[in-house]
Amino acid sequence: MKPEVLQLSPILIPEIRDQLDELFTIRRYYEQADKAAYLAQHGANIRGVITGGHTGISQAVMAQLPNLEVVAVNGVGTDAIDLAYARDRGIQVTATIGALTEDVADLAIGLLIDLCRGISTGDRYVRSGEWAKSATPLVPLPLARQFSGMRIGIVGMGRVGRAVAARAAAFGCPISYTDLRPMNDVPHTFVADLLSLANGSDALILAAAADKGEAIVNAEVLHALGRDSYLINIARGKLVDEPALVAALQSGQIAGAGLDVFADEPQVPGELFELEQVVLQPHRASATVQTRTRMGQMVVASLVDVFAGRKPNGSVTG
Ligand code: 8YV
Repeated sequence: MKPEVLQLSPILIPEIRDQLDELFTIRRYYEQADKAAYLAQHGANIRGVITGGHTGISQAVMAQLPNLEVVAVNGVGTDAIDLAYARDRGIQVTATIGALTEDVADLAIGLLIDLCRGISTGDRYVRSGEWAKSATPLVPLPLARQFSGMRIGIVGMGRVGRAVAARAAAFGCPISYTDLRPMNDVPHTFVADLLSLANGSDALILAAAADKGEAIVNAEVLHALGRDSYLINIARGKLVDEPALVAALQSGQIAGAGLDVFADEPQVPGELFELEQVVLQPHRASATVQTRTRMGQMVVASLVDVFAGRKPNGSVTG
């Protein structure tokens, strides 16, 4: 009999979906209207879970899966899972470590270049017909800001932080970072506290884990960042005090923000829609065919390994 796997969030790659259906009995929880009834019906037979980094799995749902052996996260963030509870029950939690690093770093730089150079603004200007209406081909939009050479501050010098730094360095950007401790294998400047990092940066890029769930970017940090500087978040929305960010953007206390993640996805503070100096994405940093295929392969491998009694790669529970 094929192992039963509860799927909490969709996988968009057809080959991966086919593989999952071939190897396991997939219970598509995310498609169910009555989730409680579905759990009551299938919970006892479930041996594996597939979920996304942001979706995670609540302790309440895990508690209804008495035979659960593995939670395979189709992502790297495990902040939406109680890892201590999983460990206590001997449940393996795996993540697609390393698979999405490059894509997430690409989007961070993409958002920042878009903000600096006004790519989305320019696109709106052309598309709306405003340019065609202007008297001369000279564009009356305000001049943009140079990206190359900007002072970049990175919060979290893990895999993604390092990949962001490598890209920014190629643009001649001086790089500083903060983390729990200095890393002796990176050539960038360590700054112990976030306020000082923000104060000395033209762009602050959030690439930190959000396991503690703290809004580390608060009004004070935004004030320190300053009116000519930008905030980029490709990590987790909960790292930022969103009302404080909205206020800082509305009052011009910071120059702009590029956001792929939000505190209460898919809800985005409506005030942001009115602001030209904001670029918004619907949590898509890892959403390329190449990366999602690699992530899906890792999810399949984790499930196969655990059901075969092997220790999976990418285990975060040890
Ligand atoms: C993914 C993420 O989009 O890796 C993570 O933790 O939040 C995202 O990169 C998500 O996990 C897709 O399911």
